[in-house]
Amino acid sequence: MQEQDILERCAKDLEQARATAIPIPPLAKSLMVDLPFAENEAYQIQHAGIVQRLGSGDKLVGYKMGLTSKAKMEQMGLHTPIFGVLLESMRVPIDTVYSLRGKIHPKAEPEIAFITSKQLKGSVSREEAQQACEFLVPAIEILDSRYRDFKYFSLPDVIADNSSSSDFLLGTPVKLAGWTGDLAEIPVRFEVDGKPFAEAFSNAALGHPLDSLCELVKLLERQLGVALPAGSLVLTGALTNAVELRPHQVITTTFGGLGDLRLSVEAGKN
Ligand code: OOG
Ligand code: MG
Repeated sequence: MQEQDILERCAKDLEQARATAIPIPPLAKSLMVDLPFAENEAYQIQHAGIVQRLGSGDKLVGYKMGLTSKAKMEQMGLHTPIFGVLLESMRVPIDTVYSLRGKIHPKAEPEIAFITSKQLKGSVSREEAQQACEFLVPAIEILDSRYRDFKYFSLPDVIADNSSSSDFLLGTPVKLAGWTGDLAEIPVRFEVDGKPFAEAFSNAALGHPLDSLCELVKLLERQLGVALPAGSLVLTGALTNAVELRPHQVITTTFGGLGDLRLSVEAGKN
């Protein structure tokens, strides 16, 4: 098989694992053994998977950063920030009970998100990023992995699997221009069934959530040669460890003065 065919095949296998909830072995140990498999090839597989999903009628809504906090780097044993693509089908409507059906090993994590109103490209400063962000949004990301072992995989494997994205839940957007808080000092409390699970400040995302957005813009140019379009939703990375989702759980996240966000998990898996 030609290299391009192998990359497409990897994307198809991951897509099938996602659609059927039947996990596959890490690519680094199977299909990619005969090819160099670094970040570049991994982003090509990720991109091929997204093209397949867009071809079936899904819509691009933005991007997520991952592995931007020490908590997550240590939890996953991986230490380089990465990005994934967010699609409309991943949006969880507020006040719905979240179903675990079709998930492999779902986890939830609290994140600061932005919605942009200007295009950003290449190397941008924190100030330029701030001017391009219209809204600040409290968010919960729900991760899943299409691999058999969530924990013991390589960085290229995670990237190829759209950086473990599954779904996202958004709170009420706040206009950034009129907001007087400090973006680096938003306190975040993450509770599971009413008990504290983890706490952090928003500076856990690469020191400042806008710096995480700047890193995304840089990575988009480096890996795909594209800009971050105006109107993008950007999740800047988990601020705490992720919690494994189980039937009946209630996850609550309090984002300083930004309001609470609640994810209630359905009773059964099937
Ligand atoms: C990789 C994705 C990490 C984050 O916010 O750090 C991520 C993973 O944990 O599987 O989304
Ligand atoms: Mg995340």
